[in-house]
Amino acid sequence: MGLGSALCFVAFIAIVLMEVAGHPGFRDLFPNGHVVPDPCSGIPGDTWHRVGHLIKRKEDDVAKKQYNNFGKDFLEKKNRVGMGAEEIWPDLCKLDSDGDGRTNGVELGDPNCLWYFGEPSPANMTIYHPGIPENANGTLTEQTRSSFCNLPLVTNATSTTTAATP
Ligand SMILES: [Ca+2]
Repeated sequence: MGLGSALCFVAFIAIVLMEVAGHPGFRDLFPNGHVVPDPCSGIPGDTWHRVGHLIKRKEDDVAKKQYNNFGKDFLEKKNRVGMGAEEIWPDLCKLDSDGDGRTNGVELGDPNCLWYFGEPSPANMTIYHPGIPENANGTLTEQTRSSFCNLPLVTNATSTTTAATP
C-alpha cells in the first residue's frame, strides 16, 4: 500500500468512526449533551444518543439525516459564517426549539445560559430532551409519542411500521 492509499485508508476509518459515534463532538457543544434522556422509553439512564436527530441511534436511522427542530436550530447556528464552536450555545440556549415551553437552556440544565464551551456541564439539574416536546413532568402525550417515538426503524424484516401516507 502506497503512502497515498494509506492516508486515504486512515481518513476513511476516521470518518467511519465519527459516523458510528454519532457526532460525539457535537454533543460537547451544548451542556449535558451526553445525558439527554430518552422520553420515549422513560427508562432512567436511557439516553438519546443523537440529540439533534429524530432517530436516537445511528444504526436505526434509515434516512440518516432526519433532524428534529433542535438539530435544525443547531445546524443553522453551526453553519453560520464565522461562528466558532464556542459561540453556538449562547444563541441556541435562548430558543425553545421543540416548542414545549422550556428553552433549550432549561432543557439542558443551564436555564440562565451561563455555561460556556469546555466547562463541565451544570450538575444536579433535571434534563429534558430539547428536540421532543415533553409535558411539564417529562412524560409525553399520545400525540407526541406517535410523532416522535414510533418512527420507522431498520429491523430484521419484521416490519410493523405503517407506510407513509401519500
Ligand atoms: Ca423538550
